Amino acid sequence: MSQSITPELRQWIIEQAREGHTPESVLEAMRAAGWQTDVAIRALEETLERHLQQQARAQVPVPVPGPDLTGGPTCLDAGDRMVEVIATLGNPRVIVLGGLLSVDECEGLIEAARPRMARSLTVQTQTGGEEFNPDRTSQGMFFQRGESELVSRIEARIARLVCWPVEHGEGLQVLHYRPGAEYKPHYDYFDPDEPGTPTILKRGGQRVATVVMYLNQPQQGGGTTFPDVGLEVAPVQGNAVFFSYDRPHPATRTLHGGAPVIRGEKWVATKWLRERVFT
Ligand code: PD2
Ligand code: ZN
Repeated sequence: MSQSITPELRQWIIEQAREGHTPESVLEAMRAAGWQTDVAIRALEETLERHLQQQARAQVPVPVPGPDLTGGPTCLDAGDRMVEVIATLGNPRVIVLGGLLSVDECEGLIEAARPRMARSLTVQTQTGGEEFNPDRTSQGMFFQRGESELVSRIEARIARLVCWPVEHGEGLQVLHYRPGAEYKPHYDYFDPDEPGTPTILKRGGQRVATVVMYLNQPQQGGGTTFPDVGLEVAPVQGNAVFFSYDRPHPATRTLHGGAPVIRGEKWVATKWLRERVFT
């Protein structure tokens, strides 16, 4: 009887390769585990070939959103509002923005989100579904893109500011952190090596940029950290941090997290931008 090559077997083969085992030693391990030699060779060849193609694709930079910073402006025209440039960093590409939202807009988002909050889910990388994530102890909800006048206004402002179509954005996500809650460092792009990623990418390709907007001001803690470069952005109401990543790779140095809230609470809205139209 012919044995079938399962997604679990493919994933295991990739893990072995990542850990530095040679194809010959992986083949031996598979034979010892009862795999027929011809099936094991075919599984190895197909899986490693596909994996190498994915790796190569992940290295190719793509165009990303971003404001026009030629001439070092201190203010940017976001259509219905001027937004302050507080700080910029080239690598990783990070821009700290002042006054992206008014106090009324921050409060409006919190009040619209409050009755819809549930323990935050993250995308399940194995299947492309959603799951509870112990690294993310906040509560969250998603607005539909364009679901209210307020949401549309903010989406149009971000699109104009970072020169990226509204349709390429995911719906706004609101997160609420209580004291002790945090979001451990992570990348916002989808890991090309995870088996669920091809499913996720069907809805608009990779994420290429993030805007985290601070809707209130915790009394202590709750900054957004970039551990690779020792940067921490203070959560100031109405301000935002923008960062982009032109490939789904740690070389972008966009590892980032939400530091634990120590006193008070923290509300943020996150906008993720995709390569193509997000459906
Ligand atoms: O709340 C934050 O500061 C934060 C940190 C890292 C939010 C996100 N990531 C996110 O929503 O992706
Ligand atoms: Zn994030």
